[in-house]
Amino acid sequence: MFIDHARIFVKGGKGGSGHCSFRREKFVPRGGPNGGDGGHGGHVIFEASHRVSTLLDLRYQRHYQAQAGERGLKSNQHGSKGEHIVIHVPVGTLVKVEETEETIVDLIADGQTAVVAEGGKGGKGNARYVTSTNQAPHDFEPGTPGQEHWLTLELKLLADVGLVGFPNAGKSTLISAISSAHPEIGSYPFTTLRPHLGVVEWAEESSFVVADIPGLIEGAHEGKGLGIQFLKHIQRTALLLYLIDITEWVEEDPIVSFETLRKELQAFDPTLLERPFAIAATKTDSKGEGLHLNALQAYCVKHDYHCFPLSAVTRDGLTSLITYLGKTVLENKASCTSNC
Ligand SMILES: Nc1nc2c(ncn2[C@@H]2O[C@H](COP(=O)(O)OP(=O)(O)OP(=O)(O)O)[C@@H](O)[C@H]2O)c(=O)[nH]1
Ligand SMILES: [Mg+2]
Repeated sequence: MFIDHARIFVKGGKGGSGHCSFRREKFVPRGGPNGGDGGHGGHVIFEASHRVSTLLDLRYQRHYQAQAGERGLKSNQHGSKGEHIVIHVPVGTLVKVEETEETIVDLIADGQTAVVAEGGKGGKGNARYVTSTNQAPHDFEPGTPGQEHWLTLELKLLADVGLVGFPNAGKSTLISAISSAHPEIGSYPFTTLRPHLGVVEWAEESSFVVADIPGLIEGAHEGKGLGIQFLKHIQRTALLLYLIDITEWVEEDPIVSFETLRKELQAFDPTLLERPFAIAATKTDSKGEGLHLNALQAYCVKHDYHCFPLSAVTRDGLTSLITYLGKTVLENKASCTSNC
């Protein structure tokens, strides 16, 4: 099951208490203070990992508490530190404190880590309180409690290109034809029920990531079909690719289809309409007389939109689409390193 939202409670380990003791040895009268410090409590740490693809595990276990530090002992022995807890989450997980909605971290790179609940500090033992005027202090410090809070975690996948289209438009067939991803393909609507990522290797040492998401229908923003919840997984893409089925037995006019998709995106996040995009006219191998294709191409010329007629089955048109997507993603990355 793909889960992209979770709520968990995290608590750092308590710091161990400092110790109060004095050196007691034969022939050493008035041995000085020798109480050791308490150990620090362990942290709760998140680590982003490509090996984890969903927040499902965090739905089952919702409370995490790191180990407490041990108390200090006599003979200046410091208590040992509490062990950290490391929780692996998918790359693209945004972590917020539930109460304040403050963002703690956005884990966008494989291996990136963040402390989400700090362990408490270990207290000082009485050996630390010696001064010139007090050679036998009885003071010592208790450990401090660990940080604790409820967190909300939201997974927003990281991809370069997001595929948008009605159910059956051919999104999953396209991602299977151009990348390593193999989501289910079916002639019925809503075959895809969760997002899938695919890596497209397109030139020597160049690749980009495509996200296939479930299909949208008119009224998705009001909850129709699977709704628009999955659109958050294309919010971080540099480029959108609208897939329009141009086979003639599809009754919907291709231009109306495109504009309906845009309206659904706008209802979810208006900035998605400002995102660079291209249009893929899919299934050209069964286009019939080509009336829908012609109408869509004329519309694209009029508005100066990039339109790529293609068939994921015969692979016609795939090379020029991949080259365009790859180059646009690269250009975007280059301009981002200087501006973003
Ligand atoms: N002839 C032909 N059929 C295609 C092509 N691409 C996809 N199809 C068929 O169209 C149907 C839908 O394909 P999918 O790739 O599952 O469509 P989707 O957009 O992922 O659909 P959802 O997951 O429901 O949103 C399947 O029966 C595919 O075999 C194509 O290029 N040519
Ligand atoms: Mg699909």
